[in-house]
Amino acid sequence: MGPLPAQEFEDAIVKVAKIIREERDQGKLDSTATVDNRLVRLPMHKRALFVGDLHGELDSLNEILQLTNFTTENIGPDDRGYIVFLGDYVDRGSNSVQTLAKLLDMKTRFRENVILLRGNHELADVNSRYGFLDEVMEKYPREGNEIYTLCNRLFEKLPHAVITANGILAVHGGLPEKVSTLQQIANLDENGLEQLLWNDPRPEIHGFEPNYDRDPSGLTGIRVFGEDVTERFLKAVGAKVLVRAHETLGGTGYLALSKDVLSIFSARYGRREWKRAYIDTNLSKEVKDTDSLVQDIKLF
Ligand SMILES: [Mn+2]
Repeated sequence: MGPLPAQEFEDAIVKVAKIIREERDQGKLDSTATVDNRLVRLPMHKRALFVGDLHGELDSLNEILQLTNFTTENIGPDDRGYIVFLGDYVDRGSNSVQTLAKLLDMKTRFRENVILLRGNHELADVNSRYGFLDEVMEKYPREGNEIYTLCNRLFEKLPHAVITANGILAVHGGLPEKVSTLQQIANLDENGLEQLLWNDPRPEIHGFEPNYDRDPSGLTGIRVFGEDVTERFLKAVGAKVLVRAHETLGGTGYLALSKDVLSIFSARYGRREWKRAYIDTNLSKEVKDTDSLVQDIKLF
């Protein structure tokens, strides 16, 4: 599939930005899922899929859609359930433009079912450097600047997190410092957002430490956080498991780091031997710990 004509792509970006703004203004995604600024709350019941980083891999996205029948036309909205994308749609892979276009098309067709969380690559200072800007300019030599600007304006509107009634908290990266309520997750300041999009869980440490793997200088706000941080936060908000993406996991697709942190990754960086993963669960299920969700991991 080649890239959409520029005008169609621009229209799709603007349309989805409008849908996301409406969802926030109306405070709801559908009759049972609510939207509190940048936090989406999902109810009990219904199927829910969680998808990790895609990084411009249209093939990985299409395989997930095929395996899950998510975009099959003749299923009702309740059976379709929710699909929660954990961010990092663009950069690295060679089809960021088409991957994003496909996600926008899905959000337009199934707006009550599709949730697009923000990843750290949905930040302009990242996607200007890791491939997306170059790809947009190559595929749209005339309209590229405008399209790129529209994309980042859309990215700024994306929600930060999903919390489900059965105790799953889903974000791209991890927990930020100085945050102890869902209300704060819904309304993060710049530093809080940076940490939510970039931080990594390291169950063996205590509290927060500089994230030297991602930031050797130690000068940015990016952190690693310990099991005590996760335990305290999940308990405070009544959740059981943090589901997040953001790390390649050495090509294993998923990793349960502890009893309450589960990482998934859905891209393969062109390496055929890498496993990719998504979660196909049901929100009526009791979630006690990561084992409850590892059962619902699908590797592909
Ligand atoms: Mn990431």
